Amino acid sequence: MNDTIIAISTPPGYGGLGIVRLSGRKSLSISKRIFRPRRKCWRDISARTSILGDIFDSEKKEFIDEAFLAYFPAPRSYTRENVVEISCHGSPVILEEVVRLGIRAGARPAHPGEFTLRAYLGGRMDIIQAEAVNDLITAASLHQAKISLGQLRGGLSRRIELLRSQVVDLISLLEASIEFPEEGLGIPPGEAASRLEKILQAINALIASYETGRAMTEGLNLAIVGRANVGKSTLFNALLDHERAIVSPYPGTTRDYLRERIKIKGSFFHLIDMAGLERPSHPVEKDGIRRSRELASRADGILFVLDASRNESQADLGLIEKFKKKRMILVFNKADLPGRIDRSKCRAVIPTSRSIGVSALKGTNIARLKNAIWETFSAGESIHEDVILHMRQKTLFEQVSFALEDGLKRLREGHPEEICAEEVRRALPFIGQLTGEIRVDEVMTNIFSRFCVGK
Ligand SMILES: Nc1nc2c(ncn2[C@@H]2O[C@H](COP(=O)(O)OP(=O)(O)OP(=O)(O)O)[C@@H](O)[C@H]2O)c(=O)[nH]1
Ligand SMILES: [Mg+2]
Repeated sequence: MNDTIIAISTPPGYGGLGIVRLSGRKSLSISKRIFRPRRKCWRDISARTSILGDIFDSEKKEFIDEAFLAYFPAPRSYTRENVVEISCHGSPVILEEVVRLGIRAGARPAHPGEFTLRAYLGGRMDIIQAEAVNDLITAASLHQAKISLGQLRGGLSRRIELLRSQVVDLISLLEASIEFPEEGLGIPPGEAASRLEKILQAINALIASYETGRAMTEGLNLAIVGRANVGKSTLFNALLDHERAIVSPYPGTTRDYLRERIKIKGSFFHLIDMAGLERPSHPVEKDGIRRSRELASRADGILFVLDASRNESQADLGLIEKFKKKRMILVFNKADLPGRIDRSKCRAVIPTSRSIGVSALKGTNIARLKNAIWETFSAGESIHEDVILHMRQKTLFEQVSFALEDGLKRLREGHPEEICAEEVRRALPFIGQLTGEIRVDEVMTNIFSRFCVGK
C-alpha cells in the first residue's frame, strides 16, 4: 500500500488515446520526473483539471509524446490515494515507454485490479461494489451494465446493510426477551417468526435472481427435447437464424449433439440440439439417445418439441412427464400443417408450463418463442438492480438463509429465545463476508485477479 503503482489503463492495441495511471503517495513527484508542462508550471496545477505537456526521457534527453495530465489528490480519487492520469496517443510503444519511465522514477507495475483493490482497502467501496466495477466493464449487454452500475452505486450493498440491521435488531429483541422477560422489552415468538419470514423472503428472491444473473453472464443451457422427426433441428436452426444442424425427413437424423449460443435481449442461452428420444433403430443412435437423456437432465431448461400435425402418442406424454420437474416450454411445431394434436391433453401433463405453436420451417412465431424463452428461463424485464451475478454472493446468501431458517424452525418448535438467537446470529459472519467487511484473503485474490491490469 505504500508503493506507488503504475499501469496502462486503456485496452491493449492501437487507439486514439491511451491512458497511463498512477496511484500512491508519490504519484505527483514521479510524474514530475517524466512530464513537462507546457504553459503552466507545476505550482499552478489544480486538482482534477488537465494540463498540456510532454513526456520526457530525462536520461536520453528526448521527448516521447505530447500528453495531458490530470491530478486527483487524495482522498477525492478513485483509490482514495493521490492519482495521476496521463493521456497520451494510443500507441502501445509509447504507453509502454511511459510506464517504463514511471518505474524508473520510482513506481512499481500494478497487479490486475490493484487500483480497485486500493479503492476497497481505502474504504471507498465494499467488495460487492468492487465486483460490480469489473461486471460493468465486462458487461455483455446494456441491461447487465445497468444492473452492474446500480450495484456499483451501492444498491445491493444498501440492501445487505438493511438485512444486517434487521438481523441485528431481531437478535437484540430475542436476547432482551431472555434478560428482561417481565419488562416487555423482548418480542413475542410469533412476531419474531413473522419478521424472520419476511427477511427470508427477500433473501430467497435474491438467491433466485442468480439464475437470471447467470443467464446474463454465462448463459443457461436449454435442451431441445422431443421424439425423432418432430423438427428439433429445424427449430434449432430457426432460433439460431442459420442452417447449423442437418435436417431431413428421415427420423434419426441427429445423433451427436450440437450446442450453440444465442442472445435474447441481453441474456445468453446455449441451445442444445440432440437425438430424438425414441427407441433406437441403429446402434449409433443408441449412444446418441443415451447422451441426449443425460444432457436433458442436466440442462437448466427444456424446449419440448411436439409435432402438432400428428396425434399425440403415449410416448410423447410419457416423455413430458419424465422431465416434469424441469422448467419447460411446450413447443407445438409444424403449425403450418393441419393440426391433429390435442394440445390441452399435452398441457395437462405439465399445467404450469407455457406452450406455444410455431412453424420452425416457415419461421412463424419464432420471435414470440424467443420472448417466451427469455421470460421463462431468465427473469424477464421485472428485474432491476438486485440480480446476483456471482456464485460467491449466491453461496453466502444461501448460508445466511440456512442460518435464519434454522432460527425460524427453533422458534416454531417452541425452543427458548436464546437458542433461536444463537442460530440467527450464525448469519452475521456471512453477511460480513458478502460486503467484504470480513475479509477472506483467498476470496479477495480470486476476485481481483479477474480484473484487467490498470483497473
Ligand atoms: N411442415 C413442416 N415441416 C417441418 C417443420 N419443422 C420441421 N419440419 C420437417 O420435419 C422433418 C424433420 O425435421 P428435423 O428438424 O430433422 O427433425 P428432428 O426432430 O431434428 O429429427 P431427428 O434429428 O431425426 O430426431 C423435416 O422434413 C423437416 O423439414 C415445420 O414447422 N413444418
Ligand atoms: Mg435433428
